[in-house]
Amino acid sequence: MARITRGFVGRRPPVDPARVPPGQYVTHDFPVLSAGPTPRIQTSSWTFAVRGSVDEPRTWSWDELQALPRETVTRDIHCVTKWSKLDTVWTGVSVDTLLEGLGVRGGFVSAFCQGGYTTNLPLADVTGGRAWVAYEYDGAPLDPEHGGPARLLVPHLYFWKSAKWVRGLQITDTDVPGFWENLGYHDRGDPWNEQRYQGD
Ligand SMILES: Nc1nc2c(c(=O)[nH]1)N[C@H]1C(S)=C(S)[C@@H](COP(=O)(O)O)O[C@H]1N2
Ligand SMILES: [Mo]
Repeated sequence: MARITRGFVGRRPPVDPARVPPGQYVTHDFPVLSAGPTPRIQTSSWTFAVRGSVDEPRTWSWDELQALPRETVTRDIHCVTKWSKLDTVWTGVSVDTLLEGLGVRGGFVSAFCQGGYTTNLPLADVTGGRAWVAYEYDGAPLDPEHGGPARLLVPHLYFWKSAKWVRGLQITDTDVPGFWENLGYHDRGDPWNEQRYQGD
């Protein structure tokens, strides 16, 4: 007679604690954290711009972005509200690909978004294969709640740096604090050094 072994069905493999930054816990949900309403964005009118301290500013349409080489990456993500999610799968265009040949002069970027959110990063944190403009999550188009049609993905920093509904990168010569950084959050936000707030 068939028996059901309760407690084993759906059990997940244990988490390697070395993958979880200090003060974080692992969640299997995908929480939504937005400072305002979720914009509904038509890809037909969507553009992505690189502008500011750059020799050749550029704007891509949605179709032009789709035509660029895409990468699928599996990364752990860490929110400053203390959840981490392991092995998330994203597809998008590497920021290296977008900046190639534009003659970037400034050393910092401000990601800007539909809805007005901004976040600042050193150029070094979005280049060298560490940041993407991501438009798929888990093999499906990115949900509007999670930043669709496209968001910045900078998984090695706290997730507030991964700007949802991103519309471009402003290249700057000096570091210009963004939305959360102006409200007291850390300028860089490295989860492994627990850079949550200014002064951490
Ligand atoms: N445009 C925009 N991007 C944003 C935010 C936001 O409010 N607006 N919130 C940030 C914060 S604080 C976090 S933790 C993550 C949350 O992403 P998620 O809702 O997909 O989990 O998005 C970041 N990007
Ligand atoms: Mo966050």
